[in-house]
Amino acid sequence: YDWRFATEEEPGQVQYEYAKEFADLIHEKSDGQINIDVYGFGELPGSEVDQVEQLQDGLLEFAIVSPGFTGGMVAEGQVFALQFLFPDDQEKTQEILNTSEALNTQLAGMYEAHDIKPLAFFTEGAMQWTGNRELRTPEDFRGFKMRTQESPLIMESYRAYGADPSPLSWSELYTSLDRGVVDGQENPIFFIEDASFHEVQDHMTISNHNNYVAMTTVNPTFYNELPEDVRALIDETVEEMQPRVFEMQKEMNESYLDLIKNDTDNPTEVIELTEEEREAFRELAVPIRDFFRDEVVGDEGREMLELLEQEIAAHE
Ligand code: 6CS
Repeated sequence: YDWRFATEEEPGQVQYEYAKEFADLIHEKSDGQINIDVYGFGELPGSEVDQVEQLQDGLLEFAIVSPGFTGGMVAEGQVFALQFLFPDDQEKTQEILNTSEALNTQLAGMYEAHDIKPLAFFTEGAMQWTGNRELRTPEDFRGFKMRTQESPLIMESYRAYGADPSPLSWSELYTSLDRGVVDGQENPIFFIEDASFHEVQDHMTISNHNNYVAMTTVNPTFYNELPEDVRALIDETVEEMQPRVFEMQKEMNESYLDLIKNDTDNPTEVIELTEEEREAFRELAVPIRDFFRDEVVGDEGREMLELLEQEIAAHE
């Protein structure tokens, strides 16, 4: 077998390192029978959204997909854009991602209907804001040109803060921040550092307003046609990767915060929000759940969110 695995990130970053490790494990376990070529972002033509299309068309067997880039297609996947929904505790969040029926059965089925089969969901870490000005209160977002992924619900969430969101591929983000095309963005710490966004942003707010969730996905036709033992090998390896990728993102997010703080050539003010300050954002973010229920999804999506909320409550 010769398969292709696309990621939305570059060497050294979580998705790419995940895919490499996954490919190595599969190669080893199959005694060299299965070879997987891993592509970093930018190695395949097009944007993150184009890569999703390549997976759907079967040009790629595997891809790591951020639900934010499928928002225009699988509206329900935007559930991950709901800020302050999952527990602040990353371990609890990962446990929910691993065990949730709402996500692994219901949402996965909705993706599969669009020729994207999620095999696992994992967090790449809590998201933080960076800006060319201090972001402490919702008022600070007034008129703020916020870069988001291509998801109507992410955009709506920032409009609720008074910001002016615009969707961009991350390949254009550094330059756009540098030139003031956008004023700020959200991402986990490891990505902010590794993509050097802190070089062109003077402030970073530790807001922990959401998690960056990614999905390990396969083309369903490819997957369903595989012999059972090969499918079992894939499933087992995907499961094995879950604790590994959790540790990977945790270490990177922790150590890269120090890199940002100690980068004296590119000083970045690090602002830690108090619980009270976070509350002001939470108050504006929670009603977006109604918007999701009423405007974004249908009955299936509403049921999925209801079950997910129950599962989250059971973990808290
Ligand atoms: O901000 C983004 O769009 C990118 N962020 C991460 C953490 N991974 C890939 C994604 O495209």
